[in-house]
Amino acid sequence: SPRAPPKELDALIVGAGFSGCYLLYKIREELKLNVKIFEAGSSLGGTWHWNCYPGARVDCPVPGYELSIEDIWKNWTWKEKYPSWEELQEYFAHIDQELSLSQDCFFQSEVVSAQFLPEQQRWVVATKGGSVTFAKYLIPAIGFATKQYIPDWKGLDTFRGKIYHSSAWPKEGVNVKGKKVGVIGTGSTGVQITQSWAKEAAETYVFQRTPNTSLPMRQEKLDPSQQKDRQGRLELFADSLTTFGGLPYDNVARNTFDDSPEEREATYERLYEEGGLKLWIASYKDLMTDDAANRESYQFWAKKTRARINDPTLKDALAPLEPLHAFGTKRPSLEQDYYEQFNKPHVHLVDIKNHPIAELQPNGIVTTDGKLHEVDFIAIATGFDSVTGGIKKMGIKDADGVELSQRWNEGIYTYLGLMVSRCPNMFLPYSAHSPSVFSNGPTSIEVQGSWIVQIIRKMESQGVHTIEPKKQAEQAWREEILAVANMTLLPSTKSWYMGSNIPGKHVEPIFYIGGLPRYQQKCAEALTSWVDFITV
Ligand code: NA7
Repeated sequence: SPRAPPKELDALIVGAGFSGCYLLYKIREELKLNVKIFEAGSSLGGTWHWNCYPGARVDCPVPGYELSIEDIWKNWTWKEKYPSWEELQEYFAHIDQELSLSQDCFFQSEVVSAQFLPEQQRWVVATKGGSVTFAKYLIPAIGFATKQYIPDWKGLDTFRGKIYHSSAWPKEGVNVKGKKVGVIGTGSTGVQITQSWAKEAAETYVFQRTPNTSLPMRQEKLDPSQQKDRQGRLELFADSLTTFGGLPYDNVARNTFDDSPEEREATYERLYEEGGLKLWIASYKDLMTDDAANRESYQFWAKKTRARINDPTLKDALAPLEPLHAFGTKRPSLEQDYYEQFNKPHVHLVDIKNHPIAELQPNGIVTTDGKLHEVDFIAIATGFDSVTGGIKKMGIKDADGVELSQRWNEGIYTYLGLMVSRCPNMFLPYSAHSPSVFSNGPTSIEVQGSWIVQIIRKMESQGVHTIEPKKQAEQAWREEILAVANMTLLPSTKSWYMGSNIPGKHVEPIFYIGGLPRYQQKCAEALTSWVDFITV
């Protein structure tokens, strides 16, 4: 059974993913504070602990999608350019071995409430198991995908086969050989599950509302001997900090129509061939800001994708000639042979845009055209109530006793996506208003994590008890969030980036899309002046 959590701590981190691991190590080793992680799961990994559905893999390449701590990477070699969840779990086990993190983790300890007590100047945190802990610093490092989203379909409980949300997959896996399966949702998750299941199941039904603009992954086996170049690795980490997306490459420094049609075609072709997210992230610099430019790249993508699909109706359904939304304003997934699956007679695309799901029945899924799609297993790949859903689940209350999630009902306010007024000494890595989802995760986590470490160091050395951002500083950061988002095509599309995937959720840009260099500059300014803080 899990160990009992301590009563008192200097710093309490919630969540043992990339952010939690990085911060535990840095706060323990560099600040010598008494710091622990409370984690709902049973091992390190965060998103890579929970997301073990078939075909789950990361779509940022390695080397690069990893922490830059040398004690980790010097004894580690990656096997594939885009690692699977299995390899990522091995990576976290390696981190643990090198840095001895689990000794400071309390697993199966889900935090259900956290409140700042002004008279004691500390947080009181309760877990589901009933333990209570007091801490000076609270770091919810819970990621954006903590709260799964399952639409409230009629008859959901009546389905007699196996049904799982992608983030609550059984570790032992699900054997679909000879079975009929359904995948609901075609985001990054749905694409990966479909690609995997369609190769095993007898019949596969893919329930699609919006086609994904998936890009070829171009997976590669990696040569261990080429991962031994220490200097190269250091340069890769340093370079990643200088690019918009925290990756070791940047976009084309020209606008789309600066180039001739032939040059443009050649550029798209190169990016498409290099693979991964490049056609999105490394493309012309006006891709996300100019309608016509965006359309141009969409049409290149549609042409390429349609050529891989045999059936003319399916071409239109999976890769229509006319874009349904601006390219890249919904997350393109990476695929290996997703489109080819639909050329198989046992793989069926079900259009739930025109005929939504009416209900689930004991033996399958009924759509509003009255058709029953009989299935034995269902994968629910409908995504997450991202960021704010997790904050709500954690039950964070500010110094006035008000739920943070309630304060954010009509709009998110943060300072640099890292702190919140009336929540003294609370730091929120990889959360709302951070560059997280528009950047390589570990890179932005280290930017934010080292900022948190620097602030705490300064507080400790100057005897500061509490720190919180001023309301007007939060207001200014919100204006920055909106200003940079409004320069892009992002607000024109319904997506989880805008909160519009969840019925009733306030629609607004949830993340910072100003790029990592600009973000780092803002963070650095905040540390030098301190005018934005109230300290006691
Ligand atoms: P996403 O990207 O939110 O995708 C969810 C999918 O589920 C998407 O295709 C949705 O269609 C579909 N969906 C959502 N609600 C419904 C309902 N009510 N009926 C039918 N279909 C629905 O989640 P993922 O888990 O794939 O990815 C999350 C992120 O994790 C990903 O972007 C990576 O960054 C990692 P829609 O597009 O809304 O029409």
